[in-house]
Amino acid sequence: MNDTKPKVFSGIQPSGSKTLGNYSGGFRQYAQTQETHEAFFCIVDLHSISVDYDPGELRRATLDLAAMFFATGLDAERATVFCQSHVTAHAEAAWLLSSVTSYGQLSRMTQFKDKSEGRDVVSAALFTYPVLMAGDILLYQTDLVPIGDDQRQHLELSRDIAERFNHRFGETFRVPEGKFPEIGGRIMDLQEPQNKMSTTLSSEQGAVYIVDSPDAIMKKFKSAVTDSEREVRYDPQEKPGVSNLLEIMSVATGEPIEALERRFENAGYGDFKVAVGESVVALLNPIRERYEALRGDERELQRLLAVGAEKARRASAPTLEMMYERMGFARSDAGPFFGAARPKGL
Ligand code: ATP
Ligand code: LTN
Repeated sequence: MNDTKPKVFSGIQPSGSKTLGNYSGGFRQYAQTQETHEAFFCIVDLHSISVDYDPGELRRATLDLAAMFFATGLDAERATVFCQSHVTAHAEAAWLLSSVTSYGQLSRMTQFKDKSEGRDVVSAALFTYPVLMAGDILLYQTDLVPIGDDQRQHLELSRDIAERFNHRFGETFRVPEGKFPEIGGRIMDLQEPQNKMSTTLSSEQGAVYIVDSPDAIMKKFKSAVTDSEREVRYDPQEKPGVSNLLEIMSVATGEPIEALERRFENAGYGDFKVAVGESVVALLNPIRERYEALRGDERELQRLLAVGAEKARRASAPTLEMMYERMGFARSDAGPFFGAARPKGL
């Protein structure tokens, strides 16, 4: 591993089937950064228990996601791909960091408000979720966090937590920067284009799943909500449905939005929607095929995750130890990571 490269970290939840939104804001950015950075990508299974879930489903979704990471271009040799619960430092860091996080800050998180609305039982885990996320990032002395727009507020909180800890206990963490896609940072639901396309909140017709068949993808795009005025023009305020389709096609083909506007200037919505659907099929088909091949070999996926966990344990141990020390815990020689090397420069 090359210590001089900047570090990148991101996480994604093993809950439900991953969407085109996750591809755009997540997977697509991950594969790009593994070349230039020391890269850590985490299946954040501890986050998934913050809402109601099925244990059998969690196990399946964890392996689904491992296969998806590799199918979208991550390389187990170059990047560290691992499962959060395999590295106990994450749960420990979350507890330690919760002492420098205020109740007021957590109460202002919009994702907490959205996800708790209308539920009978709101878990404490849903409330403290952003502290666990801050620990994920800070444990690796991360420079860059590639994420979608919906995670901006959580990233800002992670930065605040790092600064508060550094101020209170001495320089310990690097303060990370977010990396958001210029186009496709917030893909919207095809049926309700005022809401984001979501793994947990979207309807079956509103979300395009990375593993959807070509037929299913075409059906979803043909029935996507547009608006009454027949004009293919990018204007997210006035024309959320059409603008979302333009962003999606730009992500799928790599073409700028203005070029697409010109191409479809005189086209009807019907032809435009078919073209968007076809571009998404062309993007997702090879990923789905690779995914299916990889998902068939569970032992290999487990093996790759074990390799990733070992690398992640080594990489996170020095920072966790430093946190305990700086916070005044009396560490013993017998502690699991006692004497672990400090990261360079700290
Ligand atoms: P939920 O929809 O239930 O909140 P999620 O899909 O946001 O779940 P994850 O699967 O952990 O949660 O998200 C992984 C990554 O995908 C994150 O970086 C997130 O910002 C990004 N992402 C999620 N939805 C979208 C979207 N509609 N457009 C762009 N990026 C997205
Ligand atoms: N909260 C994120 C998932 C997540 C994450 C992270 C992203 C957990 N830990 C660390 C980036 C870095 C979400 O809901 N999408």
